[in-house]
Amino acid sequence: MARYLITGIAGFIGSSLAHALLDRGDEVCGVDNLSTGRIQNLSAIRDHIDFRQADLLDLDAMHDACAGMEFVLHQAAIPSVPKSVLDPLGSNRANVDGTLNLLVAARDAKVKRVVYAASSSAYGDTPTLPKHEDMCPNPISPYAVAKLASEHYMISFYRCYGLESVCLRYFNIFGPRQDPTSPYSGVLAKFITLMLRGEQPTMFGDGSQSRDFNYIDNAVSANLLACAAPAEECAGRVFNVATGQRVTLNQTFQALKKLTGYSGEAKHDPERASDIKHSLADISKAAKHLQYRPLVDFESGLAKTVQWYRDSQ
Ligand code: UD2
Repeated sequence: MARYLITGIAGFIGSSLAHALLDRGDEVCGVDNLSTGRIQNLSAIRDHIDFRQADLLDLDAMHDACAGMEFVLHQAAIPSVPKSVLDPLGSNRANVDGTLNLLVAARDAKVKRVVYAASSSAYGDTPTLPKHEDMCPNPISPYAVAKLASEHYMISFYRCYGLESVCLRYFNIFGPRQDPTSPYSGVLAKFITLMLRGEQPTMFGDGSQSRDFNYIDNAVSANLLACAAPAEECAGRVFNVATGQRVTLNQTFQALKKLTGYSGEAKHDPERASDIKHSLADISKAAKHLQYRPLVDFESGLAKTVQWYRDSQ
């Protein structure tokens, strides 16, 4: 049994990590400022975790939260490309200043390891596919810049202070509990909930853009592996967390029509500013050093996700 702090515990990924850790018998503490996280994501486990409503920018609260922790799973963020284009200062405060505060607190508390939710957006719109970790990052949106800057802070804290840090570059994670209600929500959460209600989703662009959509269980597994791996395999390093397969938005929409029973067509709006055209990961580095393997493929993950939203309507 180990002690874990999850930042952003009330979010989609943070709450999924909390459920998985409690299932294994680990001790879970969590912080969330509830800016994008939802307390109902914790309703089934609220009595089994030490939850603190706190902001990453509150250094005292971070010191308190990190005290006695072995692992920190840092998921808290304002996770949106378009939102960061509208509010780059807010994105930087939450995604960079917040991370730096947390790292200072984790270092002071002598936490063993911090695993960080990095983003595939760091690669930018490079034409080379698949994207591998040795490629030169080329972030476009303020969100991508912020996520990449925090990767560098993670690595810096390993080099300067010996705080073991592992950066997991998530490629478009989806699954149960992803919030569909914000204009900045991930595309699958939005499309599924709209289509189940018989409402028309909006595609930005012609739908030919592609993504390496990765089901939440795979991201949870990557975090657990990143905590268990020997330091010489992972500390101070960056790993893609994805499936190694990509689908276009048009293909995804057709698959969702079958799963949801929606028979209409999508509305088309202009492409989003700072949008990436194609995204596909090389996952061989995580396979080699973390023993990471996708446990759930895209089609099965999509079916499970549709079922979850159907059941929770
Ligand atoms: C980026 C990152 C992802 C993660 C995420 C956090 C890339 C390739 N991916 O996801 O790893 O960090 O940010 O937010 O950088 N779309 C529509 N209609 C909608 C909503 C979205 O057509 O209603 C399109 C959107 O223009 C994009 C695709 O769907 O082409 C995926 O958009 P998203 O917001 O779900 O995720 P994305 O790729 O910006």
